[in-house]
Amino acid sequence: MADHNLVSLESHILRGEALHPGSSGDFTWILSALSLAAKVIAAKVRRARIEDVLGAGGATNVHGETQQKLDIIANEVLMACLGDRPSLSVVASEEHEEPTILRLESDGGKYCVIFDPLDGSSNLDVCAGVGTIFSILRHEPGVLDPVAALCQPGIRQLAAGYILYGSSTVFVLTTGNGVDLFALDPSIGSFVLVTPNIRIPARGRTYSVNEAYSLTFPEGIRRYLAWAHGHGYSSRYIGSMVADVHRTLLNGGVFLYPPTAAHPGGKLRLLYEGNPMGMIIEQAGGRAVAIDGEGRFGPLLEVSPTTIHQRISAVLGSPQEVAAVLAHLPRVD
Ligand code: FDP
Repeated sequence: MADHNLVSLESHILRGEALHPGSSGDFTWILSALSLAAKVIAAKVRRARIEDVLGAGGATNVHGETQQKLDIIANEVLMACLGDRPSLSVVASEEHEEPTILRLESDGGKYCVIFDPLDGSSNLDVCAGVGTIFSILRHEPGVLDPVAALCQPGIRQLAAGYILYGSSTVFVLTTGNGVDLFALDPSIGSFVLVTPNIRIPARGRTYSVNEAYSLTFPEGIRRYLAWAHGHGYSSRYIGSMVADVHRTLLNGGVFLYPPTAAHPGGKLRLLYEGNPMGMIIEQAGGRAVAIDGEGRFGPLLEVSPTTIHQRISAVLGSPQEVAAVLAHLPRVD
């Protein structure tokens, strides 16, 4: 591709499909639904204050959190865009307790989509960046239970991505062959490729964690923070995972959500947040690990989920920065 070529998200996906002769195009069709949903949600986020859809919607989601009005709208938009894609079998939203079965395998259902419609929504009212996160899995043939179809380790993801509704709207996508970044050009209504094959810097002296909880972090994490304080590190934390991970991806550094007193098993949702973000970071040359309160750790993408709303503690980012965190955890033999 010549540098001056204009490549939209859709044409990029079609080009990828053309590399696989015999491809049915089903997968491309799902990604185009996500692109459409992203444009609709971006427009809603931009007009949120004008349309008065900020603030709590009243209901609580399955995690006991108050749903913001825009969370509910974003969820509906995604369901509406994905609902008619003929190859989709099951979709799971962070906002719904149970997965939605769209069609059976015998009726052509081949793929599952998992999404967090509006992550970081506590930032909505203050105009800070929020995002949509998604993960696409193959529906393994013969698996009838929708929860079993979704509970696959992150290494089995076919694609993952996020859309950050920030000062501009960006769509970051991996289909298992590197990570590409598209920006929404509002004047033409298209996501255009701006950075193909993003590589995360190997280092970056920035850590991103909610340090207010540090008294209840595992000792190893507290030791790491004390080490970082003495080694010229900066702290950056928006409290919106998409925005914090996006910065980490582009500038390097490390993002952590360790076990805390409030969330001893971790706060991040494995299927909705951990796995897709972990795949993106690893596809960009970074590292994603799951940790526990005792200092045990292992590859995040190899964790086998047992429930769809399972939570996890994770560390992800530049390979050398993740290694620096792990070096402070106690040895567990
Ligand atoms: P939110 O609750 O606003 O949706 O896991 C969800 C999440 O945001 C992440 O996006 C964010 O990184 C984290 O929670 C923030 O949690 P704390 O407020 O506990 O730091």
